[in-house]
Amino acid sequence: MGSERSDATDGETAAMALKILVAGGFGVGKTTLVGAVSEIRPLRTEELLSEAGQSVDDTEGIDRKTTTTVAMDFGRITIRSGLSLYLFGTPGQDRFWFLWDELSQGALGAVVLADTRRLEDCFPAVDYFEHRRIPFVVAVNCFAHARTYGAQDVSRALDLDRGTPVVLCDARDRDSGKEVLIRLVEYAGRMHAARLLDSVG
Ligand SMILES: Nc1nc2c(ncn2[C@@H]2O[C@H](COP(=O)(O)OP(=O)(O)O)[C@@H](O)[C@H]2O)c(=O)[nH]1
Ligand SMILES: [Mg+2]
Repeated sequence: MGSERSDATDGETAAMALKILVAGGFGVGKTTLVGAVSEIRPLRTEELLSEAGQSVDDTEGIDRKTTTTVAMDFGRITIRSGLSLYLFGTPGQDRFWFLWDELSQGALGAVVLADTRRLEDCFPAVDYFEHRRIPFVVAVNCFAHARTYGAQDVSRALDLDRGTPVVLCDARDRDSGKEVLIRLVEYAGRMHAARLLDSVG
């Protein structure tokens, strides 16, 4: 499990930092989510869509999007005293997949953001985490004009394993984003614990 511990000093609870990936298709709200929940000014590596990028990146159905993340978003949130999460927003475009293997080392789990207008955009992320047995939750970013699906419809459409949580969220809202992260931490905690028990027989 991806964790970093520092020994408790003067009776305080030991601090633990967990690494979380935020994935999903282009324009689904990854940068927005990391920015909304982060306590530190989120680091972004964004570049104006270049002429070349415009022909590659399909911006249909994406609201007012003029920048694209070329490397990653980074943020931090304290879930409760002694537990913080480091968030890594990973680029959704296929040409950046090579970054993921590095990034997913030691990660507790992932959030796969989904837009119901372009649900298929998160297939690659879902496949990626399923194959590597990295626990993930699917967070449906509820854009105003998106067709509204229920969590069960999304789960069926993505053919998720039973038990993979699907949560509805607003990526712009801090509490909503925090809720998603708490669900992930709880779910991933259970998954890792179950595997640990399995491995000791
Ligand atoms: N209406 C609405 N717009 C959103 C929401 N989340 C993100 N956006 C907008 O959608 C665009 C793409 O979001 P962004 O976070 O850059 O997507 P990324 O490519 O996944 O990092 C931005 O212009 C956001 O302001 C949302 O929940 N509702
Ligand atoms: Mg982005």
